[in-house]
Amino acid sequence: MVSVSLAHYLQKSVEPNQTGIALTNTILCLCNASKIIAKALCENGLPDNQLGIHVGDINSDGDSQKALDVLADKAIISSFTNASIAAYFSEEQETALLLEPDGKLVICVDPLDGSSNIDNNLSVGTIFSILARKSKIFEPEYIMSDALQPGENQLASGFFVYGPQTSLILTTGSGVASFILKQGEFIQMEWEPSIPNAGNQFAINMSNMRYWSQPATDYIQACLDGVDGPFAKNYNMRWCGSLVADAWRIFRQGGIFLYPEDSRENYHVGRLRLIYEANPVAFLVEQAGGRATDGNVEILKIEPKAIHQRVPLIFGSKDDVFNYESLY
Ligand code: AFP
Repeated sequence: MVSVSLAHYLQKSVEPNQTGIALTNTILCLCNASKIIAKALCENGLPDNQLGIHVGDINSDGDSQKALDVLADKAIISSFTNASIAAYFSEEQETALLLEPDGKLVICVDPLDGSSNIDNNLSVGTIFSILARKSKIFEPEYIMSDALQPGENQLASGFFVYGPQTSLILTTGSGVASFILKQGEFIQMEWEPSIPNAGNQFAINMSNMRYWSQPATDYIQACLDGVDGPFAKNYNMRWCGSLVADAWRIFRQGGIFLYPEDSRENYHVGRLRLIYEANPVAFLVEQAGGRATDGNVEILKIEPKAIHQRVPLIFGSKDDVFNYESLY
């Protein structure tokens, strides 16, 4: 099979109008940033490259920023040339970073997902969501509304995984494609991500069980009951601590990811962020035939109220997610 570059894929899958050209350029800019992040990560731990150290600032998550969080954020911002982006929203930025007054797009990014894994030699990633700019006035309070569109308005979303491979899962609204970085270029994989309707793996941080709401507790107990339980099948468990790594596995093998609401302080609506983690992943999941919910509402239907708003995130094989929702 002839290998297809990402640039060629975008030429085929994105309308060559002004917004489409901006979208293509933005995705290619993000690819350039991903190469810088991947290279830095490959050399993490050498005396002059300590990317897991805390650098003092506190991000919107209330987490202290690590060196790679800041490096990734800066690499992404610096990559935006000819991208026509009006504003950049990031886990590492308190508010909107205004870029181009005539920009056609806004972009919401988790520059480095899985920071707790930076020094563990485990997969981490970058998650992005691209929306059309609707505001007419190039002022923060107007541009902010562009980032607060429901996830179903996304033009494109994707995530890079920095692991054994540097890879990308991407949707521009007509299915999902996967790419691997090979000799400096993203090349399309043979594999077309499509999530099986039912799986036999669940991904959740079991150490939080005592804090979960009743639906989450009942759902996981049903999985643990295996063939004798209500789902009549045995389950395996995986938890990577990096959303992008768990998501990639679910695109490959099916199953369900759960970060539900719990009773810890600041976790009453879970841990993950709506506009730059849940929405981009939910767009990909729905495009791949899966389902993404907060337990009551489809993620893509939620009207965001704040740029760092958290949301319970349950996604994966649609039958498994329906089983979860039936408990609410
Ligand atoms: P960090 O980027 O702070 O490590 O958080 C990663 C993450 O947002 C997501 O990638 C993981 O699935 C989830 O948090 C892990 O959360 P726990 O550390 O509570 O298990």
